[in-house]
Amino acid sequence: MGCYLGIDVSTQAVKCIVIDTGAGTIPAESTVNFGEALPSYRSPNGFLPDADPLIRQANPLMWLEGLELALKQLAATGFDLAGIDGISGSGQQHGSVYLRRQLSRLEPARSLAEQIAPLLSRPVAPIWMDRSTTEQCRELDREFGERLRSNTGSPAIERFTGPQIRKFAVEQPEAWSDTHRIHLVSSFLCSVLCGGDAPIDFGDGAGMNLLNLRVLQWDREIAAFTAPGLPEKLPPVVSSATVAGKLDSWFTRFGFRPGIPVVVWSGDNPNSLVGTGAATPGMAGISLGTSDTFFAPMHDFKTDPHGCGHVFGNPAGGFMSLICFTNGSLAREAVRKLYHADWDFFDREALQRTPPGNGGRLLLPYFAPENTPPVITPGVRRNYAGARPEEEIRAILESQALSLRLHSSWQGEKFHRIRVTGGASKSSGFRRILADVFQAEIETIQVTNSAGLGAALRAANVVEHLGFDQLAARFCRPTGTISPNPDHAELYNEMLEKFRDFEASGSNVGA
Ligand code: XUL
Repeated sequence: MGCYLGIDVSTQAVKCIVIDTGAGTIPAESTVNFGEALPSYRSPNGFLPDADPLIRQANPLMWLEGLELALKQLAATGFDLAGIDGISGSGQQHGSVYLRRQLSRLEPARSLAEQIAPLLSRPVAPIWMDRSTTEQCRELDREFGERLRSNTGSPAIERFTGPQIRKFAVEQPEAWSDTHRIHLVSSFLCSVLCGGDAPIDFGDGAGMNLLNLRVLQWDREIAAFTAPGLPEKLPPVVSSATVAGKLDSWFTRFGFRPGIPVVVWSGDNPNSLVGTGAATPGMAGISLGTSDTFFAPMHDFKTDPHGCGHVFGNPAGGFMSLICFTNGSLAREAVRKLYHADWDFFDREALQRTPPGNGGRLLLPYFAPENTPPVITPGVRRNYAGARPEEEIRAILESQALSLRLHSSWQGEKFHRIRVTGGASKSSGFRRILADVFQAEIETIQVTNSAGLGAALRAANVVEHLGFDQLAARFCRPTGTISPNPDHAELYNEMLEKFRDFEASGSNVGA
């Protein structure tokens, strides 16, 4: 039994979470928001302002200062960090850091940012929100076509690291030749903790368009085409259950014992799969945030024939899917505001006044360009005209649930239990619809920092050999469950077919 630290470095914040496997408790947590705590980085939302809305970059030194502050705050909670037996972490996926040379032991007298700054061959890191690499994606598609999807788990995607690296190598050839190591956000921060070069794990490595998931090795041909000399600039790729190194003695200033194991970091989505307790087959997770995200473990490697879904490594073994729907709460909020409906009306009254199925009304909520299915020009589409507010509200919620089911069906799995997180998971009305559409138990959980918790659980799994099922039973217990109503199964099966046809038809009846 021991204590483990999970560190989540996301777009907007660094969050630390400590778990005690013996007591089954979370004895300490800390959060540092970049925008609030580090205004000198001019990144109120975690990225630098840019005149080009397609470009989204962050300063890697901000992550390091945020890490230092978050650890300081964690120590200040009174929890003795000498009790930590292992550490792992989570990074926002796809972002990349460019170094002149590999990291080596840290100098005790200097801050992290101070000593890492001279190593950066590129002062900024493109992050997952960057969409400026359409040209590079086309070039990769032209060269490799279907092979990209069938081997790396995704077609060429703007935010994925390979296209980002290609753009940098072409646009800044001198800085490129000065680059000897490229890290993901996760492996960069893991390297800093270890005071040495850390590997990339299969979970996060799969978000690069460079990893052949069939053999779990870099695809050297794709890498060499992506940028000259790239295969030599990538760290090794390893299973998520690997000890990357020992904690550098620089970190003893916070009270840690020197040399405790640092387990390889992973991306936020693979970590969240573990942290929501959804890493075992038959389960899935849905995060209902600004965008909605569906993720689920996959026993065998399969890819989405439509190219909307991605495949990453599952830290608990095998693979996982990830499907992102841009118009999540963004669209729900837009409809709510359109009708000046407060949350209570939106969540309960509107659904009580309308029957399941809603007379077959469907609404495609493309208030913004959509990822799944790909929609470039925004525009809401309806298969009906002149609905009342409550009908419109049911239409968007049922349509979003049907879209989640339709676009996750390529996995060919029946999901029996789905863990829901994020702001809109508070809506019991939406959870009821999800339960009936998926015919699955919809479960809520208490922990909000599922990526950080997932990292802490992975550290416990590797260091203490506790199984993920055991850990999930202790730390990811559901706080509420809505069971499906079997009487509605047929209705929603029929609606799913109607939804598929409507989405494919491109038609729009009502305004
Ligand atoms: C997944 C993705 C985001 C980032 C940041 O493909 O781009 O979920 O991981 O959270």
